[in-house]
Amino acid sequence: MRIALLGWAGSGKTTVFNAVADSRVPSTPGVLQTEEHVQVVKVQDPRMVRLRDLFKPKKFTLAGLELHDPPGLPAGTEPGDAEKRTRLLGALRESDGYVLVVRGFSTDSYAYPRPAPDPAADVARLVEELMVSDLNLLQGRAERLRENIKKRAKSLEQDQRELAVIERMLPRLEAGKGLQDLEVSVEDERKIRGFQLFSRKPYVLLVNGPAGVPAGLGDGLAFPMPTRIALDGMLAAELAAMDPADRPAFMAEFGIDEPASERVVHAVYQAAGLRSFFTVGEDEVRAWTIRVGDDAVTAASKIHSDLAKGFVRAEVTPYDAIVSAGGLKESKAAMRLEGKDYVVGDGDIVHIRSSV
Ligand SMILES: Nc1nc2c(ncn2[C@@H]2O[C@H](COP(=O)(O)OP(=O)(O)OP(=O)(O)O)[C@@H](O)[C@H]2O)c(=O)[nH]1
Ligand SMILES: [Mg+2]
Repeated sequence: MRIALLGWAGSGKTTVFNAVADSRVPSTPGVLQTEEHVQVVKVQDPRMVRLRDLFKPKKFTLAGLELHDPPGLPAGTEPGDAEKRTRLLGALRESDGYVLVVRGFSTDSYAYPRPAPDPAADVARLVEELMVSDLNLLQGRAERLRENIKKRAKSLEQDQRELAVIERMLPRLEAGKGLQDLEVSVEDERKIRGFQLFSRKPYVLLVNGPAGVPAGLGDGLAFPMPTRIALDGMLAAELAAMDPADRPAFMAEFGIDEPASERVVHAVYQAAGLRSFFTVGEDEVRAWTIRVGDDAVTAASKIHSDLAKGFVRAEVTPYDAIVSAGGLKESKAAMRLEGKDYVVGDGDIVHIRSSV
């Protein structure tokens, strides 16, 4: 899973990145960020700790989210700003989901076009930017397809199908509605996925600053963002930079009950409908990330493409059964053999039988 922080320049993305990824990327006042920062954030899970205690494996591997911290979008109205926004957004399309970071603090160390924070205005304008970006992309593609169809290119049938899908999406975007709940066939979904549309991806709305999420923030937007969190990025980054031994006292002093990494990862899991399944053994205990509704073959493909190709059956044991029985052999009675279409559950312990 690739997740990008997305927001206006100076909204505190790098500060949040440092807090969440436990990293120390400097954010130098007055110096514009040009490079993208990337780090894998481990997905902490108490169930994994239990499994490690049980199996005492040689290797222990938590799931990870790949977190990207790109330069912020310039909010200005100069033509150069618009170009830069287009370029930056283009590079961001490939993410599987986003954390929209909006500024909920004031500081003198960054020259904002508008010094006072206004999270509602920032979110609204961001969403508008993303909608327009999708609209432009689809309009451009539709135009190309119409030309091809007129010329009766070799790919005529394909082109007509693709245009039909786009023509279902365009009126929605033009009416200011996102595409998250647009229902399409599996085949069309594959086509749509290729477009990497912003308005069909999951979002966490994160207000960066000392106050909470303002009431009603994110309501009535073109695409719904039900997962909203507030994070004091500055404080959280300070905590992440500390010696682990000093953290509990700091957390107690400032009333922080969960590290930023866990809060944000949890929110991303919720917004994107992510689940974990586990593989266990003496060699390795490992967690893997899938989406709600993913089947056993998709789960197998996360482990290795060969396992998916040669898929025969999945041996599935619920986490609770293994833990209460005290091991894999001991919980044999609870193990089920499942086929390709089995929808993998959160916490399933899976072993793939494969012919390859
Ligand atoms: N008071 C306060 N200041 C913050 C907070 N988060 C960030 N800042 C300050 O805001 C300024 C910009 O923070 P960055 O984290 O660099 O923001 P950014 O979104 O990465 O900026 P760009 O990469 O240039 O878009 C810095 O001076 C930070 O110290 C916060 O939660 N509270
Ligand atoms: Mg930055």
